[in-house]
Amino acid sequence: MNFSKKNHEHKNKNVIDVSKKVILSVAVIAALGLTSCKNETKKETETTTTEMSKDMAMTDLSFGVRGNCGMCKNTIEKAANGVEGVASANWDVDKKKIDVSFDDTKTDVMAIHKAIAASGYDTEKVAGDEDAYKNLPGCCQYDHEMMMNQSGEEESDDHSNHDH
Ligand SMILES: [Cu+2]
Repeated sequence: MNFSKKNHEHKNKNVIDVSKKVILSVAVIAALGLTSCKNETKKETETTTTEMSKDMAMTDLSFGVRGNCGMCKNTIEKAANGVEGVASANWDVDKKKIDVSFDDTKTDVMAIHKAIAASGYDTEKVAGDEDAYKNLPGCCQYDHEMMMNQSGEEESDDHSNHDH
């Protein structure tokens, strides 16, 4: 009786040991799971932070681009936005100037000049592609002598009064 009780106790102990082990492994697995989840969350946070710092590293620049009208604006901005890394492009029809915001780890300002020039428009640094220029709608075939990158509207008013 005594012996069998002992045996029984021993069995129980074994069962307890086993369940302890099971609980322990479950805990370990859970902990691992939590850790990996944490890691994932951390990674996501890091990615977000990187993206945010990329936003912070955006370069804002303006340069002159010739053009006439709203259709020119569409073409110029589309060309600039087509460059990978360009976040925004806004061409000013009065000032003949584009404001661009881009990620300088992905592109540089010359790539934007070239893309705009390829669409047919003169920039301060790159002459517009002639074939593309010829294919522009008539109203968009701007004057190649046109002043660009004008700082104020007064200048552009002066210019239109003089009319070359
Ligand atoms: Cu136009």
